[in-house]
Amino acid sequence: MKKGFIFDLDGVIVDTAKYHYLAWQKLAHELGFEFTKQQNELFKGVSRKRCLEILLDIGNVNATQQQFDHWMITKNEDYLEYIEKMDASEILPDVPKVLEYLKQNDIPIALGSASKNAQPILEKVGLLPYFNTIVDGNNVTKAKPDPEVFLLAAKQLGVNASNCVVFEDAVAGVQAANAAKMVSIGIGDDNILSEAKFNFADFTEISTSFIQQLIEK
Ligand code: B16
Ligand code: MG
Repeated sequence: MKKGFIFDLDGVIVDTAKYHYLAWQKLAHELGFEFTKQQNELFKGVSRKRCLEILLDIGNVNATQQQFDHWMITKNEDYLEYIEKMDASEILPDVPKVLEYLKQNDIPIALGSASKNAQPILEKVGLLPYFNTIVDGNNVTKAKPDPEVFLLAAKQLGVNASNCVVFEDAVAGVQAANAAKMVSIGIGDDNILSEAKFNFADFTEISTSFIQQLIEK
């Protein structure tokens, strides 16, 4: 059976959450309220639009459609300034080792992310050539936990959904992978990601023999 591997971006390949946080925090300050790192946890794996809705709820801010659209743009412009400076040093440990192993074994690889900035980020850190396809916030209408992003990735890889493996750091992402009937691998806190089929703190815990088992299963 042909296998496919799908990677989430933020929290799996790179830690862009810290840059999202700085950009959201700047907007919150401009609007006159605090936005904490703990509150930023709610934003992981969540679309930009939904993040802004949550942020405005936190600050008790009522926005006109025009203001909402404007803040969506300014937040992204601030975020892109951080992304601009990213390089390979920001790749999370041992991610290239796993991508390289898959490539050596001719296993197709997809990105399945909520971000609309996924492609430039992969380019910046030099990992774009590993990916056979990218499915991100520009291609889907339904956010995780809906399986749309992963089902589309499987389709574009030409692999049956049940033969796909997904690496995810967000609860909604693990739920989306499970809903797609894929093998879900939680990257991060196993108490939070308890719905995942397998759990690892990060890629340094994942051996190539484990990857080989997933390929052969
Ligand atoms: P953008 P992932 C998600 O990435 C982030 O975790 C989330 O915080 C962000 O709001 C979302 O991408 C959208 O990002 O503003 O760049 O379109 O984990 O799905 O790779
Ligand atoms: Mg993520």
